[in-house]
Amino acid sequence: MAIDPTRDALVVVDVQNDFCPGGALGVSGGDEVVPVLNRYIERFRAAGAPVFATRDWHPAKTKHFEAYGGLWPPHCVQGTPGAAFHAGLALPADAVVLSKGMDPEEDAYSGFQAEDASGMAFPVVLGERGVARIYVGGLATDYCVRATALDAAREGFEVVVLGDAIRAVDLAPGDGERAIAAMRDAGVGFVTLATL
Ligand code: VGL
Ligand code: ZN
Repeated sequence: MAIDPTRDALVVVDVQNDFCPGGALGVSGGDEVVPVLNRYIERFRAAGAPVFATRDWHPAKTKHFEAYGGLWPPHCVQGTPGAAFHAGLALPADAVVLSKGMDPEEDAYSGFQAEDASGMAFPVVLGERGVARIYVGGLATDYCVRATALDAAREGFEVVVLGDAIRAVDLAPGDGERAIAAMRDAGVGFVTLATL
């Protein structure tokens, strides 16, 4: 499957300190996706295809957090070290950063609810660039990767998940595997570095 720069894009999902081991919502093995994603980034750069990076970007007070009725401990609070991208992630200078989860009233797991620095919605940004197929990797398999992949498929994008560059929260055992099954059922493809 060759990368076509006129229609393909890489979407790196939420590779932030708080989702890595030692972080506020550390995903087991979360940091292991970093070197793998760096190789995907090199491949997309070499092909001349765009690279996007989403980030969870919460206010201190949001219904997403346990203290205000949500599921999670505080994480990825805007401007904190935990919200920064993992220092080892080699995002190119022209990577476009998309932020989500700023609304204190909603969870917003999907990258399709994210917006760029000018406030343009991610699906619109993709459309303007002529992107038709997205390759999605990052954290976490059972939340943001899943929601992003399913929304993208629903909106008519071709979606390919990077099977060797995702990790799950697994709040309940098996959540990651169930997320992979749900994505497959929605027509999402899977590749690895070896098969891309
Ligand atoms: C995520 C849990 C809470 C994610 C975000 O990006 O997968 N998971 N907030
Ligand atoms: Zn969050």
